[in-house]
Amino acid sequence: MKIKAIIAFLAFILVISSGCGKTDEPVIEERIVFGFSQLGDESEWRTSSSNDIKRAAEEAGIQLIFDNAQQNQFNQIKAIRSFILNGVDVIAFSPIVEGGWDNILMEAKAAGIPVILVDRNIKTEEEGLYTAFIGSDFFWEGVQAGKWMVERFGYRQGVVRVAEISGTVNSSPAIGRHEGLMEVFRDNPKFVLAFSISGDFMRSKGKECMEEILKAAPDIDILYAHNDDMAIGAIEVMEEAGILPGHDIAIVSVDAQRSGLEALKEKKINCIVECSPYIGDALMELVFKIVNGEPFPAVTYIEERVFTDRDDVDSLPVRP
Ligand code: GYE
Repeated sequence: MKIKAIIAFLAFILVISSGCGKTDEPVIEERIVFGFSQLGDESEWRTSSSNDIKRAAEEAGIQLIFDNAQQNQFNQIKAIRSFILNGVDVIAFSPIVEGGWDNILMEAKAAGIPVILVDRNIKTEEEGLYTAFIGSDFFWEGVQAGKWMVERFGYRQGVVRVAEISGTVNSSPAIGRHEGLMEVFRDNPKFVLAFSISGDFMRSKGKECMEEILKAAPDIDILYAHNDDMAIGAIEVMEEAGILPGHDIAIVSVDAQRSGLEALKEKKINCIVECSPYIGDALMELVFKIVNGEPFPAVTYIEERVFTDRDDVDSLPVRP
């Protein structure tokens, strides 16, 4: 107490004395320094996410140190470590996979730097290794995809066969989107997951996966792609093989980025569960609250919608 009182008194003297006779000196406000580790640039969603975070930081007057880890967890850990060494005010990152973060988060904690998880979630051995999460509810997204399938194909007498092109192995969106679908299938046993393969959220790999599906499970009714990019890759392969996407094989994807919405308008994709990358403003608000010691939500889920090929085309969102 005593020491605090002395410091407060000295600070007061300093303020008073520095104020005397220097009224026209410019006041230099310290900007918040914010380190953000982006996981890569594998998809349209990711590009939108990076652009939105850069825009929002600039508009909020926050000094952003942005690092792109090029799809590599080790690079993300290196970036976070350099943010710690630079003594940034807040760290945030979009974790490529769920596991393997404990050590670096302990380093951040020891340095007293708050850490925000953006977009994807993680699993840690210990509790309390990060400060807040802001992103999507991937399990909910998987459930929405399943519900659409049941709504559209529930009338069928026989089995409904689904193939899945999932996202990056061990990433929280791939896990949640798969588990959400399985939850719906448990209550609707005529829906079977005939084939599942990872396309790493990339268009090129979506193509390769669709080639595999056509070899291993050509009689599927529905393709479920964990993002638009992989659905677009799969559509290319279907068209080359003389299959009408959205008709011969129904397609459900996630994200609702520009090319996905275009394909929905053309009825090549039948349903898209929205996943919004436009969380920059909410993220900056969180950064301000944490730095200023104001109350903040530990978990923020972004509200999302479901679009289908039966929606009025003019009601669909326009993406930058
Ligand atoms: O759906 C996909 C991206 O983590 C929510 O990652 C994100 C996912 C998104 O590559 O397109």
